[in-house]
Amino acid sequence: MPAASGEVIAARTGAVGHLSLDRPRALNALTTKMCEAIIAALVQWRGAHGVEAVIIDHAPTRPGAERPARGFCAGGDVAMVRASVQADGGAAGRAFFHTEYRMNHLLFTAPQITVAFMDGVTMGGGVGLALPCRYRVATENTVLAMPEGAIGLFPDVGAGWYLPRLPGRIGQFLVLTGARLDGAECLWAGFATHYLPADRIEEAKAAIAREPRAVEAVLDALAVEPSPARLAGNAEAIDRLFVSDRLEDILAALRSDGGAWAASELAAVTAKCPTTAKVTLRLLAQRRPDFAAEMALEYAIACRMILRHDFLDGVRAVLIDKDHAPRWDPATPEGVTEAMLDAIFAPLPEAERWTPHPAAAVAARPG
Ligand code: QUE
Repeated sequence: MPAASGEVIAARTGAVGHLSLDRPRALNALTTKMCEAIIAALVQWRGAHGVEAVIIDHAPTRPGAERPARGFCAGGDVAMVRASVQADGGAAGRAFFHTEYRMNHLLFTAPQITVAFMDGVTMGGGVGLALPCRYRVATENTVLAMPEGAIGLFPDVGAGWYLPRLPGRIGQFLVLTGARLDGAECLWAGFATHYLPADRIEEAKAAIAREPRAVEAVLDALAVEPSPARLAGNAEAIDRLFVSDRLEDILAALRSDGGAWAASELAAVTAKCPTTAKVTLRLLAQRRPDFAAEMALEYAIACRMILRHDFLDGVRAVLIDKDHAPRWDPATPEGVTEAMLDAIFAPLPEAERWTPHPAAAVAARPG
């Protein structure tokens, strides 16, 4: 029986657990309740015998809907987090991130074969749902981005784990520019393991339902070769111009390049939050011993970032007033000091730290 929690549909059919995001008006951006519903299902399926595979996707278009469902997951409910900072000092916002990161960690350590269908907008929190899955399917509808620099947040949901493991300097490039990848680029960069035409997805899910242990064979059989990834043509420039872990060096390299591509990427980087960029470069330059340590650090950073002016004004500019004209403070890379970053990265007091869900007490998957 499907357990409808309103915005997530969780259903077990035989040996397959199926999680469908169903908050189409917000492009399935995750709320605390949605994360709790996903956690409840994952915990139940962990303890249940015979759940071999878990599918994560977005719900199909509802009958009578104004528009087709076009988002896998646009991120998290950052407007709620902002309101919480203003109303209660951020307690509800911190609770959201604590819950979301427990969900990310449960997926990362899931004993089942996990597969995410990124058949639409996949940003921030959506990337955090897809990347812990063993199989990640892109389509011609996939638009993937880590856009947190536009709202003065930082790449969380495990991005500090996954992005430095991508080829070259793609991870740094993606966050600093907010670039959007299509399905072919997701496959090329390693965000996706398979590329399927969207009209084969139902067939893939039906075949997985029949034979959950054959997920890889099913996806291999239905996958097609996408058109060449545009990003591949810029890989050499990305690895060269974004090679430094210092924001000032990257900006200097983009300025002195002289080409049109570098000029447009320079404009993208300088429009984004300088503190986000410096937090990102530090986060991606270091490695944590396991995914739980990753989420604990990211939670500490999140608790600091949501209280800053940049987050409040960034969410205002992008999601509330939609003027896309945030005022960053500090406004320049030079204004963001190492001491400020040290304070953002400092461990939280013991009683406030992130902890994994108790059901996740198994060894982390090796990275
Ligand atoms: C950066 C972000 C988010 C974003 C835009 C950014 C984000 C997020 C959303 C979003 C989009 C559509 C919705 C919604 C939220 O946009 O995290 O509720 O309907 O959730 O530039 O980090």
